[in-house]
Amino acid sequence: MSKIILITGASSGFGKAIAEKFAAGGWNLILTARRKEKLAEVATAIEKKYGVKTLSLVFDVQDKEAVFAQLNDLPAAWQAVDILVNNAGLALGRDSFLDANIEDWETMIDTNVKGLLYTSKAALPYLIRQQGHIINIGSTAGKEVYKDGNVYCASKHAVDAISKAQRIDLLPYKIKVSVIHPGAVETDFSLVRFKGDASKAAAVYAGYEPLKAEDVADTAWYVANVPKHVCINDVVMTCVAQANSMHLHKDA
Ligand code: NDP
Ligand code: 8X3
Repeated sequence: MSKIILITGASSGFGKAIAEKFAAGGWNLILTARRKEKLAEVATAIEKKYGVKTLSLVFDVQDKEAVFAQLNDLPAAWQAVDILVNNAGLALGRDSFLDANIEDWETMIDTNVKGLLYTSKAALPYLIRQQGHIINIGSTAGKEVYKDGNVYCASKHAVDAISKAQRIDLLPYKIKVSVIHPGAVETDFSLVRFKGDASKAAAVYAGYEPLKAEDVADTAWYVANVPKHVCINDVVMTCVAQANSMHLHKDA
């Protein structure tokens, strides 16, 4: 019987790449995001290419009621969730503590931290039954704070801490908890961060070869497919040009 992976933020970037990777491995997919049309495009293309089943759920992870309403009563055929990937997230702005916009701070905390908590809690009954696996998407920003990264970095430090807490508290249930912390990866991330400013977004990835969403998906696949008695706790991955949040070498 095919396994089931639930991926938040599957309409683009890492979420979409992880969906494709697992579909290629024969997994059925529960795909979630806010943009219904984008999500439908991803689901339709994957079903056609890989012949797996998908269930698309459209909700905002910030909306506690919606998260529980959508996940509490999954159709019977979709309840055997083996893996939850908490990937939905974003950065908004890159401004000093003085200049940063408070609504941006709130959205990052509500999405990256509270959304991850709601989704984890809602999916937990299924994961407990399956002795499943939570894979959280952190960031190098969750390992070191960088200038003007303030609340985005804080939200990803929270993901790091929550992952450690989940790993401890879920030990009796034999649930694995892994966290993948990528450095710079070229996706829509910077376009979202800079609110549609394509030249600012492109500048982030100029002068070096950043990671690709597929690199993160390959890592998620590896982490998910180690033997049953093994749990990869923490993966920090960067492109060769990057050492950590603060040190990135760009060619002139
Ligand atoms: P993208 O912008 O390409 O994808 C973000 C995904 O999250 C989209 O599918 C988006 O879907 C979804 N999403 C955002 N907000 C919400 C919300 N409130 N409710 C539900 N879904 C939401 O960026 P990435 O793929 O790069 O980012 C994925 C994760 O990886 C994020 O957590 C990000 O912080 C993290 N990350 C990114 C890095 C990078 O350099 N790109 C590096 C390290 C970590 P929709 O808009 O349709 O809701
Ligand atoms: C995304 C990577 O360096 O922009 O989490 O914070 S970075």
